[in-house]
Amino acid sequence: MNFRLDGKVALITGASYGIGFAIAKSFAEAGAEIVFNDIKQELVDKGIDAYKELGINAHGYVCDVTDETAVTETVKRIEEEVGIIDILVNNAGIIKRIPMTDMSAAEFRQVIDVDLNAPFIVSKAVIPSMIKKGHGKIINICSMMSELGRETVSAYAAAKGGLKMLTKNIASEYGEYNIQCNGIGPGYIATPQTAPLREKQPDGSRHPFDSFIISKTPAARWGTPEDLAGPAVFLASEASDFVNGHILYVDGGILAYIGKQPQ
Ligand code: NAP
Ligand code: GCO
Repeated sequence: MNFRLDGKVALITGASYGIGFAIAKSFAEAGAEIVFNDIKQELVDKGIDAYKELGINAHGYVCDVTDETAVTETVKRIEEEVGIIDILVNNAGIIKRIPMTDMSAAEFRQVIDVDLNAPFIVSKAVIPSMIKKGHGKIINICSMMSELGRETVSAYAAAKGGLKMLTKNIASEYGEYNIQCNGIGPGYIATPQTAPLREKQPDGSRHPFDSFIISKTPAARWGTPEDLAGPAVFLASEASDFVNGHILYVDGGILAYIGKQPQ
């Protein structure tokens, strides 16, 4: 079975840091050529330096994944400068934690734009060359909120629920071209995106949400971006060529667990 990615070009969106960076690092360790983007040049530069510190010569591009013209042009540049994209990870994402009745339609649309419309835009840009090449892997970074709701994350849950179904539809529409499209559904992972949920209280105690997640996770810990590396390499490799339309939850068991009973 081939878990290696040698000779493959992998584009991971929004991978200057966080989950995207950890996935890109694991792909590089498996032999892939790494390409990533971010919105700001300074973050792309920081990302390139961070990859270089690990001995990874990553190719960084400034591109807003919600801008279809920019995405099309950037994918064309990547194909000319690096090569046809064999593996796409739609990782870039945002969240706005606002009670729904307080959220403006513009704020709702912004989350949908990055977390759902952008994976559509970037996938649409890379699929034609994958078809010509005769293979491709698309991995969409979904969420617990692809399955569950909670207060204040209506836009994010709607987007990630939609991303689950977009994953299944890409799998259905392009599976005959040897393109596999799957999702990874991380649990609660310690990154800048969840930092507000883990902030220590003034008295030094855990944030209530931090304690809540620990009680809802059989593994009794937050995940780390590195926990996603192995599942991502599996879904990017030939070892998963007959896995298609699947959302692989990497959540320490949250979705299987009703939660710790009161002591
Ligand atoms: P993060 O730390 O907030 O990083 C998100 C990355 O996406 C940043 O590099 C950000 O760049 C980039 N980005 C945002 N909007 C973009 C745009 N329009 N164009 C290009 N890049 C853009 O998030 P994370 O925790 O690593 O999460 C990565 C993915 O995993 C997201 O899709 C998130 O929804 C998902 N996820 C996270 C968790 C978790 O617990 N952390 C769990 C499940 C799923 P800037 O810094 O320039 O904004
Ligand atoms: C939140 C968190 C979650 C995580 C992740 C869980 O506010 O509930 O940010 O949404 O980011 O998506 O899988």
